[in-house]
Amino acid sequence: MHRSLFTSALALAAALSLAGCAGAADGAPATSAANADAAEAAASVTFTDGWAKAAETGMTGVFGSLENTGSEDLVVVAVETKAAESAELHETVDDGSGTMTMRRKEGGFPIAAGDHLQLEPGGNHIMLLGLTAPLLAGDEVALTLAFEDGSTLEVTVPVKDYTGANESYDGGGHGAH
Ligand SMILES: [Cu+2]
Repeated sequence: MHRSLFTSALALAAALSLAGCAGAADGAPATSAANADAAEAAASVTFTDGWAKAAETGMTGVFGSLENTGSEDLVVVAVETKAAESAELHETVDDGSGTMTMRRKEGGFPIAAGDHLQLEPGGNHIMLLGLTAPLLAGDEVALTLAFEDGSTLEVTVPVKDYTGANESYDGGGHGAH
């Protein structure tokens, strides 16, 4: 039942997408149609006030506000960046003993139509693991957000010094600060 609802939603999204293309295709090269389809979820998302926490090595966090300005719910399912060996979508939870622990967010970050998701220290965030070079205040980090429908959004955020959140990590502690 759930799957068929989901499939229906996808079919509806595809139909809306086609309708949108028909209107936007006037005067545009024919090859842009495929790109327009692929950009469906990403085209509805704005990422504002983004920043990454300065770090010399190891791991760090990326924060900001993601807004879904579209009429369809969407899910951020992955992040890629050349700044780190890997990037994960993290949530921060109370592990039951009063210690805040961050871990991978199963299924990614859902953002309902018209809603927004705040990424902040001590809450949901993008985790960069295995920095390929020091991230110093004033640097910039380019990230690619991937959505459930396969579309992607390129964002660039500045690096800032920050001390405040000290969550431990399931996969091994912070400890560097
Ligand atoms: Cu994290």
